Amino acid sequence: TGLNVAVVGATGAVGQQMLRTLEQRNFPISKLTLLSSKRSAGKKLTYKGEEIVIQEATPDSFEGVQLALFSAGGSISKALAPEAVKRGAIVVDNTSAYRMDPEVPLVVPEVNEEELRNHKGIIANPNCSTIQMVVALEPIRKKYGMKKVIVSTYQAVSGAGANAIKEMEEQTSAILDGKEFTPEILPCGSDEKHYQIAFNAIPQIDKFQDNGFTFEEMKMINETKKIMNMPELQVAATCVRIPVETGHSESLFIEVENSGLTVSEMKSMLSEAPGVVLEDDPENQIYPMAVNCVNKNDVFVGRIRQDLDNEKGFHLWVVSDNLLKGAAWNSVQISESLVKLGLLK
Ligand code: 11C
Repeated sequence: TGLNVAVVGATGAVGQQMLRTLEQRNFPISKLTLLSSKRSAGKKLTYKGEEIVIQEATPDSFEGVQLALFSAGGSISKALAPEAVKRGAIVVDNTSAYRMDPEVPLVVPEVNEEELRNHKGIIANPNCSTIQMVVALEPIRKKYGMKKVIVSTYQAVSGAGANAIKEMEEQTSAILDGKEFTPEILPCGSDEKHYQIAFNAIPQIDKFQDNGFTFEEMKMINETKKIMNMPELQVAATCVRIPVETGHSESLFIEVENSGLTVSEMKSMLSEAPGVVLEDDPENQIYPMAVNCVNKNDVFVGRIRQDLDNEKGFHLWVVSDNLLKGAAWNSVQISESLVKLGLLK
């Protein structure tokens, strides 16, 4: 017994983690179909030791599918997610196509699992940098309220896909070998100019919007308010790409609503919070680092300090595997919640 599941975009950086995560969690699957754009159709991937040939995704691919996990880019989700829903599937979509649609729940199970009950077929998985941040914010908000969040990110290249990882590696070798190279992908494939990522930090992720913020920054701002159900929350973000392969890091300044919070209480709340691992022991130089979060599902929090001028202000450092909690694991976790809540049978 199990579910008829389709994974759309199985060959991508997230898609591959999706298969690994489904396998590791022993998710109840009776039939697994791997789908992709025409370009990757015909390739093979292994699931639980069995080879599966990837097929081109078409509307009819979703006949009989109960759960479809989409991670093949916004245009494929826009075209095919409604087709999957029409054929009776629940879609968990990992792109930004439906996230801000008021009809679509945007879910991080540690924060708003109950929103799943309101789904109309499509459920959106938030942006990676948003997910890890709200997992750390929610336990604090619950007890002390939340007024303001200012975040600066240090984001890994795998967030921009498998080709961006390759670009960083090739540039690094070229520089070390004293060879020429031409940046082609980062900071943003569809933008006009491309810059070196190796040995650099680029303050642009995705395209600039009319208000001077990038789309990645606006995703963090708008998605955070929606997931936490706090339209009034003050949020600002600066998103930066750094030459790390996997693991997004974030520096947060938060201002809570109520007085009385101390660093030791925040540490004890976070150490008991779902999905959070506290790594905060400055005396022994213990703090979260990108290299240590890879292949782990948790969100790591450390460097917790009270602001020196504002007793309701706190600083935190938050790190997580952007392909797992930021993408594949959150999608599989949503799927497990759907089963648990009896919404997927
Ligand atoms: C990055 N956060 O690191 C992006 C990737 O909206 O799902 C995720 C894009 C998204 O480049």
